[in-house]
Amino acid sequence: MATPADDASLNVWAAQLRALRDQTERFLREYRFGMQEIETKLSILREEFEHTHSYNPIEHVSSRVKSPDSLVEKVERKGIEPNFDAIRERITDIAGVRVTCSFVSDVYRLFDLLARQDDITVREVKDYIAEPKPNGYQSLHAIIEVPVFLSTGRVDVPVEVQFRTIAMDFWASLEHKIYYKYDSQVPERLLAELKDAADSAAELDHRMERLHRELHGPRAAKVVAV
Ligand code: 0O2
Repeated sequence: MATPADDASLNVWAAQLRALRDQTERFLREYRFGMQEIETKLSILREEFEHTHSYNPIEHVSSRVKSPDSLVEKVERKGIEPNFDAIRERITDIAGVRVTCSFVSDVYRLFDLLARQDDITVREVKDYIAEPKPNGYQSLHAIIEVPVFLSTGRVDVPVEVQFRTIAMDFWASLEHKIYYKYDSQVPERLLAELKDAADSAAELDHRMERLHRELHGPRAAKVVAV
């Protein structure tokens, strides 16, 4: 039978657990709001672009907030102090938005259109299209800080936005599945094939871009120059 002392420590433990849960939810909620702000900006750009230029540069947008498990894994892997301030400071991809475009020119144009908005701060850019990773991975990554207005005031939330073409996305999702299946121990032969496939995807992007420009003539050049 539980003694009064046991009851008291159980109550303390339950209160601590509840407080941690509430704090975690509040922390992740800010990132969800930041992600929603970016999604709204993209959807406005997509709609307005379609009306103004009769052209849609965005094929697909997907978003996610890191799960608590994946956050804990990253905190451990990077040796980050397990407190919210340190995590906020060091982990910038808690909110992530992936924008898939048809053409490489659309990737840069969309990044530019977002980056030029005056409530946005671009904290970091990694251009894996100009300089692909050794395994062949291509995408344009940007850590974009967006203001979120809460009842308690403004918070600037970092969101990792990955811009890529359909071909880059196709490659990255297959490569991710292969890594998962082989638990990161991918046989050399498959790694070489993946690199070869990445080169073919880049070549396809290049050809599609050229065809696109030929098809739309001067109009495409004008839109591309936006
Ligand atoms: P998820 O589930 O997609 O979020 P870091 O983020 O600090 O661990 P790094 O190298 O500084 O690592 O970040 P970087 O280069 O900006 O890449 C982070 C994200 O880009 C990854 O997120 C992937 O989404 C994607 N990415 C980067 N390299 C590759 C690659 O070689 N193959 C594939 N398929 N995706 C890649 P997460 O956190 O790994 O996963």
